[in-house]
Amino acid sequence: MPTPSMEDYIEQIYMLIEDKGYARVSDIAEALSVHPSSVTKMVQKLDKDEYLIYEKYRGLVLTTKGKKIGKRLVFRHDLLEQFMKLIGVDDDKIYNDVEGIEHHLSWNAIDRIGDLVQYFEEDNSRITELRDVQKRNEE
Ligand SMILES: [Mn+2]
Repeated sequence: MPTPSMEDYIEQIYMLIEDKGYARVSDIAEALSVHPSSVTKMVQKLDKDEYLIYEKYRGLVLTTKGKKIGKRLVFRHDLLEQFMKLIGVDDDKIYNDVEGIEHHLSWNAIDRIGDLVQYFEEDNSRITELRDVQKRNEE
């Protein structure tokens, strides 16, 4: 299992490759606000653990294992953002909240949150009811 920090890297690398077709050390460093030397160190560890293949002057590619996990991590992040939005968390707090919790939930909890999001989305009146409760609590 990747550590939280490894998860952040795999997630960012997966997104960069999806968006641009490649992930450079400098792009990863910028996306995660870390020093490029930290990226190089982590990328070497991820290579050793077979999440990616890193060649110093040619860049890096995710392995099948790395892609599979990257996809799940991006899905998890997006689902949690959707969940935060649904329960009415302020837009400007959503990203940081998700970054703070995403590594600490079990996949079981993620799946159940997925059910809950689906439950609300299947019937808009449920969202309206939730907003009514929230309005009452604000009073
Ligand atoms: Mn994330």
